[in-house]
Amino acid sequence: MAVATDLKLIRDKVEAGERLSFEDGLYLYRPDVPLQEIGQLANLVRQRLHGNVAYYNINTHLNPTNVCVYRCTFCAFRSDLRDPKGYVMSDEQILERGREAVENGCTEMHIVGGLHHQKKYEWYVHLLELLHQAYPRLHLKAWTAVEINWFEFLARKTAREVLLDMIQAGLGSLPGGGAEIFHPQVRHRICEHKADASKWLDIHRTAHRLGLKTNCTMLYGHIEEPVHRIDHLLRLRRLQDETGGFQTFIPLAFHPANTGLAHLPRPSALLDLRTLAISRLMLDNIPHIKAYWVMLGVDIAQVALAYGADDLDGTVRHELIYHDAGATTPQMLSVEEICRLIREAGCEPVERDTLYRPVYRDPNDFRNWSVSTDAVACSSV
Ligand code: V47
Repeated sequence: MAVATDLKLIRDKVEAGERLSFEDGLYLYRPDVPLQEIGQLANLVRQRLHGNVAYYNINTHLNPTNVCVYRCTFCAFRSDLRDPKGYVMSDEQILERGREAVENGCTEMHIVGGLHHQKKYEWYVHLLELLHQAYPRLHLKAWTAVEINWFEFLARKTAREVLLDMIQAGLGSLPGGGAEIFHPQVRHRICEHKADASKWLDIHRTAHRLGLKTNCTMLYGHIEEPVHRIDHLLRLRRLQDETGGFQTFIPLAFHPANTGLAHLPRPSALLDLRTLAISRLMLDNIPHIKAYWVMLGVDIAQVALAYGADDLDGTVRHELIYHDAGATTPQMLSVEEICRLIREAGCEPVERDTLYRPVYRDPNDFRNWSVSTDAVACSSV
């Protein structure tokens, strides 16, 4: 009986456009609350915000080095300094990636990597300059808040100063990585030494104040409990109330292979969909929820479009973080494939740039594109 009553209260709130509480969020994670009901509510919110549009972009990844001073237990990508697996890309290799991206119509390059023991701050700034000068139209979505925090240490500068240097070098926005789980009970156990919750949030606050848009993430399905997930979502919601600078939230499903947590099972499809739907319901002030197909698999990403998600991320090239951790998804999808997935889900595909502006392509030359400077109709919350 209590189930029906509580779910009814939540449904009433969602239908009235009212904000859900911490207790509501926790309640929605109870296994006896039917997933399809949560999905329906999330879909209601998703349709209110975006109609039946689903976004994708044409993008590529660049991980300039995998050598990292930190030893996050969930990470299969990192390498020790002297490990044969470790690499650092040369300027030529980086420029070649830029060329390949532009040749293939990419509007965005997602750049993140390890915190190399020996690389200086100037190398990270130089890398953006190099790409931006050669390919000024390629949006550089670069460096997680954890990396910005490392650069503060390397350069003896404040986050604001680091971000200003990076903007001058060509930075366009920040990706959402490094958030993991904010709650110290979990964070201390999975990534003990890196930027804590308040540092991560503070760097995004500073970025937003400088006019940068950023994304945010949550790594779920490892040692955390529902209470930690809801705490995480509410910390993001509070910052968004303050700044409005987050564009999209990406729940990231843990992939255990080759990590320090390899004994754990992969999160189930049910947890994936429940987490996407609860995120849509709790984050009433973040415009987009991304179902990152590389991590979910294309099948669940497609279903996610009916569980609150409105964005599949991009066509993607050169993804390493998930593939090193055992992801069996393809290395990339073609535009035709991604549009087919979206249409099969009953949605209308819209190519967007990193800032969610619709992209128009010359039908005779795919590489010739422009963006609408009009506000994207359905993305404001
Ligand atoms: O911060 C690392 C996660 C993140 C594993 O902003 C893992 O548009 C699961 O943040 N299993 C990096 N997750 C990826 C990321 C991201 C991806 C796509 C789009 C955007 C965006 C951001 O990946 C890390 C960490 O939370 N991660 N290892 C693993 N074994």
